[in-house]
Amino acid sequence: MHLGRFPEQDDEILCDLRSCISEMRTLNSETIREVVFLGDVFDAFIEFTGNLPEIALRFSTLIADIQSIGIAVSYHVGNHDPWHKKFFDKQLDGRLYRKPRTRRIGKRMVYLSHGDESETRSIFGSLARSIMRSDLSFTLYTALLPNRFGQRLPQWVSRKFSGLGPDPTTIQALHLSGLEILDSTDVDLVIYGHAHQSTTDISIGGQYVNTGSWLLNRSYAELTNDSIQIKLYSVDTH
Ligand SMILES: [Mn+2]
Repeated sequence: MHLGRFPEQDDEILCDLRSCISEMRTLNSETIREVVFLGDVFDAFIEFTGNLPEIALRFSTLIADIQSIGIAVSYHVGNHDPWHKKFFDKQLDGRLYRKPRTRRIGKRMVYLSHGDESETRSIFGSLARSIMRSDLSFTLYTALLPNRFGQRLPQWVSRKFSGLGPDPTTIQALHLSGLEILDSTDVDLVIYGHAHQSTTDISIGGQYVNTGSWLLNRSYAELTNDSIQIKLYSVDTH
């Protein structure tokens, strides 16, 4: 969703998500068991204890509303929103994931991750990523920088250096990583985000799916016990 990247769109992004879930509940005879966020929920998120940005509180309200109708919510962090302390971890009852996770869903072993870790990087890029995501840097950053500046710096960096349009190199790196996991492990289904372009591919080892981008075109994946479908939510369908 990259909430906060285009603040004027945030309302619609969250409102459409709410409508999408509520329409699925009306149309399907089966209940929705869980909503899984695959990262980059926020465009630039750093948690300063006791001082959450307004958009984080709005997302938190949405989570609470989804949970209140009996649907579980989980959140795998992305490269734009890895810096969490306790807030969402607590609200999600431990379902905030900082690393890829394999779990059984229905008949299949499913590997879930934002997917950015599988992008090919230079040695410098890999080093920078591990330094930036270490607990020590996070602690120092939030301890040394004043709140407002500390929250604005990553916003500025994100807007200046990170494009949202699908990048062929990223799309391909994630696709290859998905197929490699399917071929080399007992995983039956790999689901990533990050590429901002939805896709699916079936190999001997199983199926790879990229959910695409809710921000750019409201694409998402619907997973049942037997199948997975990439869908586009459209406000004009009802
Ligand atoms: Mn990303």
